[in-house]
Amino acid sequence: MSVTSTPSLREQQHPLIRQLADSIESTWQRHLDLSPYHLPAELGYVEGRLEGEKLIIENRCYQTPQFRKLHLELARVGTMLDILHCVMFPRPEYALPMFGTDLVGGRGQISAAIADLSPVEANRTLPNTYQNALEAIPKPNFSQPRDLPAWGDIFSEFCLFIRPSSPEEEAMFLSRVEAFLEIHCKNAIAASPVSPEQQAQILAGQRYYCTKQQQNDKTRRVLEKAFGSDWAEHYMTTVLFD
Ligand code: 18B
Repeated sequence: MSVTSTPSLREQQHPLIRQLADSIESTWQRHLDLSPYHLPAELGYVEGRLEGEKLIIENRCYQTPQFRKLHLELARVGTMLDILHCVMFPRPEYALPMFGTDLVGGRGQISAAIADLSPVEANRTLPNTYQNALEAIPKPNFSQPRDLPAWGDIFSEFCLFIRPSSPEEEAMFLSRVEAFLEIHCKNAIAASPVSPEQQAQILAGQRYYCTKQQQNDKTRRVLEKAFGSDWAEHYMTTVLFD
């Protein structure tokens, strides 16, 4: 399937968000066999109001033979807050980690740039192929690393969580996330299905990951203020982390 883009929100967002969104979609198209994934119609494009500012959410969703859901979301609150959110949910037949990334910024500055390939297997470690590939790519130093919140025990030792302090650091972040995506797509298309017992463990690992992500109060607060707490709960458990 070719992806026809109507990037309306994207063009107005912070350049790093725009670049990462373009890069994620082009990597998906290059490596994976994409088909549509239908979100409930009312959740593809959403508008709400947060403290008098308009909150706009635009979702793109696909599925592939290896992934039950590829979700890329762009959001903007007035002119204050720009957000990119992306999660790749593998089908539990494959022993693949969860790729996730979140960029949050406002007024021209990204305050949080997070990306990880998070393990879901019972031993909570990444497959060896991933471990080796991730160790082989350059590991840049960032001047403003940030501390993971308490629920962040789901992330791997390779998790990147920083506040980029310059255009150079933004480019370094982008290139490391692109490397994560390349490694992930190449490993995914080469993966073979696992035993039913292992599948059950992987599903439990994906559930644990989603339960922890649902504890992110910063995400919840933005959604609650704009749409109310019932809607925020529904959205976090069905669209963001199901
Ligand atoms: N997230 N993020 O996706 N979040 O979705 N996000 C924030 O500068 C939204 C993911 C993650 O320090 C912040 O502090 C909204 C994925 C972590 O306590 C805001 C949406 C990952 C933090 C938002 C969204 C992920 C974080 C505060 C829906 C990782 C730090 C920004 C569109 C793979 C949490 C700041 C902390 C922060 C908001 C991680 C406002 C609304 C996939 C670790």
